[in-house]
Amino acid sequence: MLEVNRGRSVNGSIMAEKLSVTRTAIWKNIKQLQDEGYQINAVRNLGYCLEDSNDILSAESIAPYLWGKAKSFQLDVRKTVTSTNTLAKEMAIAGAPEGTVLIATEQTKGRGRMGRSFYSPASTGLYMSLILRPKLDLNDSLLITTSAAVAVASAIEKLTGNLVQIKWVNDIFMNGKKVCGILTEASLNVENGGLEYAVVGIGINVTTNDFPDDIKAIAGSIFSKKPTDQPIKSILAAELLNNLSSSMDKLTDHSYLEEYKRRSFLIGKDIYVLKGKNAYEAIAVDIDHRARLVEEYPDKSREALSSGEVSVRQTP
Ligand code: BTX
Repeated sequence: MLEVNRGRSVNGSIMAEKLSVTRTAIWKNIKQLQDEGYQINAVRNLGYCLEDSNDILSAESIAPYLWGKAKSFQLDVRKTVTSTNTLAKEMAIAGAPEGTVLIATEQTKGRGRMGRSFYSPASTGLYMSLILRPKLDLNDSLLITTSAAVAVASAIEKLTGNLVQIKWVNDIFMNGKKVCGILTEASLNVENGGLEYAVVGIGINVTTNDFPDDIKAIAGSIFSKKPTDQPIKSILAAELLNNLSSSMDKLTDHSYLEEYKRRSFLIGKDIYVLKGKNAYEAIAVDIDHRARLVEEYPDKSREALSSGEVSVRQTP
């Protein structure tokens, strides 16, 4: 009730009546919410008012900003988890349907690709995993990550007004800093070669300022400080889900790849292609219809990468 009436007072007696509890019970619960950090003002004779700026994530705080198919997503919002991807995979194995979303305000074991970790401090980031059951071939699973990257980039751009770029395959950059990472994990159905499920994990630094020393130079946040007048994390979560729900429907028509290319900051750049312990010089020339990065080596031979790592070569 408080979320639906954000910024307006809700009368305690009306709440008590609607919920069939006493006014004392309402007061006790409000007190508990306040102790949890909710900014709720008690105004004499008017009731309780949830402040516009209150930015604690909950299914109720996100719901008002959802539209279309995303409205039917099942949101599970938790405080601290190990890794939303790890838990979402367990939920997918247990049968959770497409559109199940796990969101956390903190991760103690946030994961990146290839065993790397993703720094996920409390309250200043958004950590989310979406379960999909796409009718896709294993060969086409790259389309999920790249399409999610476009969905994320355009959500961040809409909220911040800043240009957001994508570094193939899964890193989102703003003002030259990595503000978000995407980790897609999928399970193969060995009988038909298709995907059993996929979990798209998205971690965004929203207002994180103090990064650990090892990532200080590369990591950044989408806001330098929290915008005060709106529940920015809830709006961002909803914007992501709105974009993801429409882009996941169009995975195989590849239409989003034009936007992916437009946002790619690798195309045209001198890069190193990292293979095992070796780094090979090349130029990134294109993203192909399967979202693979096409690079050209000094002998003019070309290769399309569907996984792996590249880095930009600094020209002196
Ligand atoms: P990645 O392997 O491409 O990037 C991980 C690397 O990025 C780290 O080795 C480190 O150098 C750097 N890094 C670590 N934390 C941060 C950070 N907060 N901001 C910027 N750079 C960082 C990227 O993997 C995929 C990350 C996905 C994270 C989401 S969060 C929700 C879901 N649950 C989960 O455990 N992972 C995903």
